Amino acid sequence: MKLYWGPGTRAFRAVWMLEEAGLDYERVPVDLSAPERSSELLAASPMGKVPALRDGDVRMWDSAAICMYLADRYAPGRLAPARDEPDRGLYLQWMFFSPGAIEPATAEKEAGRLSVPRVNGWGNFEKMVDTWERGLSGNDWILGDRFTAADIMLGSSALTMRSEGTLPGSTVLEAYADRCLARGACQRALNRFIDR
Ligand SMILES: N[C@@H](CCC(=O)N[C@@H](CS)C(=O)NCC(=O)O)C(=O)O
Repeated sequence: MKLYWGPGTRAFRAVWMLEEAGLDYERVPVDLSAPERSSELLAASPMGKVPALRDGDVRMWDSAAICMYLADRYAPGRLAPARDEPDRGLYLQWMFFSPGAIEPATAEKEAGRLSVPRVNGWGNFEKMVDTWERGLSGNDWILGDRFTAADIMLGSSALTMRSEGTLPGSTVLEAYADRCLARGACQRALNRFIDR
């Protein structure tokens, strides 16, 4: 398995996921500051972005899709509820909350643009944070006491927002970020992420 990655990117999610699943993988560093993307990267990732994953004949280039794929294929019932488990629906719901709501709402707020909450799928920043906090509702993880790939997506968003200073003064989300950091796989991913 080959993972194309760059430091300080959404590729962290894939690295964390691979570490949680205990998989062997080769890391291929990508210099995102270079003016051109290599033909090898473009073959793995048509938009020239990271993360991108090659697993045999499987080729993927989106962090949420990669996390879902790895959880279903290599850690079913552990990092992803099985298809017939009642938690599967809620899991899928939260798997897409980072790209669907957290990222656009945060980008919009940072850009200082006016929101059109009824038209935009992400509502606005305040509504997104409130929904996220209520989703955790006093639990350690988004599905309660069970850690899944959805927490890799949400937790990586919380850690990125904290490092970029965009995490609101939320004790719930700060504590969530701290719980993520306390995981061995998250720590290993952070170390591998900076150690080329
Ligand atoms: N939806 C994609 C977005 C990937 C993405 O935008 N990656 C950024 C780094 S976080 C990138 O590769 N940017 C370089 C570029 O666009 O040239 C995902 O979640 O994987």
